[in-house]
Amino acid sequence: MDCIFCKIIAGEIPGKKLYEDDELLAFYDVHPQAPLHFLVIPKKHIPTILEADAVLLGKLLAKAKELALGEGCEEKGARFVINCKEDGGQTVDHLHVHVLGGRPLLWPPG
Ligand code: DGP
Repeated sequence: MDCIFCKIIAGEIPGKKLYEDDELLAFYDVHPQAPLHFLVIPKKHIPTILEADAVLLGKLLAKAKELALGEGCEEKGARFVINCKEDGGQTVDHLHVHVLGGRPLLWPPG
């Protein structure tokens, strides 16, 4: 499968891992947009949020929240983002939750 995130899961290309279990992997983004920027992904190749069921989405968001708290985001918060397809700005076609923290972020996005 020609998917960069599947290759990180398989250990074929390096990724700085933050968390791993049977279903999920979290690793730091290679192009961080904030002092803290990591991704939480399912190990199963699911292209976008549109193909994900409620159980998986719940697990992804719950893990993103738990890890953000562990990374020190409780006081000032963080941003939890899922980009979807072209208009959503998705560049890697493997479902992922971005967690960004450590600085104030602008809204709305450009
Ligand atoms: P998105 O635009 O939502 O599809 O975000 C994809 C993110 O994936 C982007 O912030 C950069 C990150 N990324 C792309 N390739 C790699 C990689 O090989 N390693 C890591 N750690 N992150 C990557």
